[in-house]
Formats: sequence, structure tokens, C-alpha cells
Amino acid sequence: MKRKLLIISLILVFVLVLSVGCKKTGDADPTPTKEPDVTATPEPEETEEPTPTPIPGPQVYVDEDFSEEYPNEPPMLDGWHFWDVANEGHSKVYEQGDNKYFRIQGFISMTYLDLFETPYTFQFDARGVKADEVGAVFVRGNKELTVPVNTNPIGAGYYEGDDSGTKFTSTTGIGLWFKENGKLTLFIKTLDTSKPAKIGNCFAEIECSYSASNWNKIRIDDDCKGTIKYYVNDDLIATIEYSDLGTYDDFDPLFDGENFYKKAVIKDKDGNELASTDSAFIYEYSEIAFGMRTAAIDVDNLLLKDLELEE
Ligand SMILES: [Ca+2]
Repeated sequence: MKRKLLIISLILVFVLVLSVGCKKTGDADPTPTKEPDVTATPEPEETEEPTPTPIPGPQVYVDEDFSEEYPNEPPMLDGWHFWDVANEGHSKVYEQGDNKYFRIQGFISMTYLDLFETPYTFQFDARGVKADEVGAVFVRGNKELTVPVNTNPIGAGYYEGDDSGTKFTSTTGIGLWFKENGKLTLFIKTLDTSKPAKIGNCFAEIECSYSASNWNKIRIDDDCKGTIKYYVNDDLIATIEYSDLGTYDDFDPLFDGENFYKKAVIKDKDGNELASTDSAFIYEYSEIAFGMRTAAIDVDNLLLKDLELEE
């Protein structure tokens, strides 16, 4: 009996081995009894097309050469708030030869409606009429944050003097003043309790190739991480470094809860420090603006877009 059992066992083992061997080859069982294993990991890479990852390019917000027809009344330009304070009507599109451009003249506050919190570059061609009063391009101000001044109880908008005993205008932000040939003035609004409106200025005069009677290429790169670079005719002319975000709690109720970068340094093209302050009104976000006070500048080829940072 034992011998018979042993033989039967050996036969069974042999059949089992044969059976397993056949399954391994995978070609001897045309009618599998086993249900497909639905829990098995699928292999989607063989059946699905790979989804291409879109590569976002820099977004363009303003690209304006003034070749279209524009109304001569505000708002004039899409996306901008335009305020001709004295309603003089000098600001409009002019034509010279086959080129159209925009003249900003009078008491003017012109602000791009969206505030920036991500890196941007703003460039344009400028031809500045030499003037005794401010004609400037501003960044990192806020037209809503404007304190009353002696000459204007409504407040020192980008166009209005700041009661500091100087020609400087505005309450917040950083201005590049198109002042005279070969020299521009870069100024940062500051808290200065010695002034009637408690507004002062940290400023430096910058020598560069600016020519008031010709078109100049102006470019402002703000990385929104603490560095703004200013270029004139493709040459770096100055850098502003800003830091120390905080509030001014005892300045004016209008400013309560609003964040400003308080520390700022103006450096020349070689990195030498020209001026600095610990009480700057450099707004947390950036408003792009032009402010004119009796001055006039012509602008063309406005281009406002995302700044691509070099890593
Ligand atoms: Ca043009």
C-alpha cells in the first residue's frame, strides 16, 4: 500500500510540476478559469497619450504704440485710470510724421488699474519737456493712499506737491523724474515728521544719457523681491533695494493696516550707495503711474509685462 501511495504521489507531483510549467509559458490554457485581476496595477503609459506641460510665457498687460484711434476724453486708454485734474485737455494722442504718441501734460494722475505683486517690467519711450515741476513715472505707490496737504485738502496725489518745501509730488511710491538733459532724479517718499504733511523724500540725482528733446528708452524691472532696476537707453542707471515690510500705525488713519517697505537704498549703476532711508512709503504692491505737475512728457510704445527672472 505504501509503495502504491508513493507512486500515486509521485505521479501527482509530476502532473503538478507539468501544470505549473505550462502556466509559466502562458500558451497552454486557452480558457482561463481565473477572473482577471481587477486589483492589478494598470499600465496607463501604454494606452494614454502623455499630457504636455504648458510652458507659460510672460504675460503682456500693456502693449501700446498709439497707432489706433483714441478718444480725446478720459479714460482714453484701456486699463488705466486717467485724471486730468485741471481738465485742461492737453493730454491726448498726437501725430508726428507717421508716428502717433501720447502726450501727458498738465496736472495729471495716470495709473494702471491692477496692482502688481509678481515680477514685472515696464518700459516705454519717453521724450520729456524740460520743466520746473515734476513729470515722473512712479512705481510702488497707491493712489488711494494720499494725505491732505496745504494746497490740496483732498490729498497729494501723484500730481500734487507734498508740502515738504520742495518740488516733489506724491505721498507714496518711488518716482523717476524726467528733469533735464543728462540727469534724472530718483525719489522715494518717506515719513518725515519735520514736514507739514509728515511727508519727505529720499532722493538722488542720476547722470545718464537721457535727452529731453529725443526719444529715450526707459525700463523699470521690479523683481518684487526687493530690487528695482532702472535703465535708460538700455544702460543700467540705478538700483533701488527695498526691505523691512511693516505698517505706520501713528501716521494717518488712512494708512492703518497698509504695509510698506520701510528700508530703501538708492545705488548707482556701479552699486555705490547714493541715498538711503528707514522710513520709506514703498507700497507692498506696485501701482504703475505717471504723475505730472504742469510738466509734459511724450510717451510711446508702452510695454508692461511679467519680468522673467534669471535664476
Ligand atoms: Ca507710436
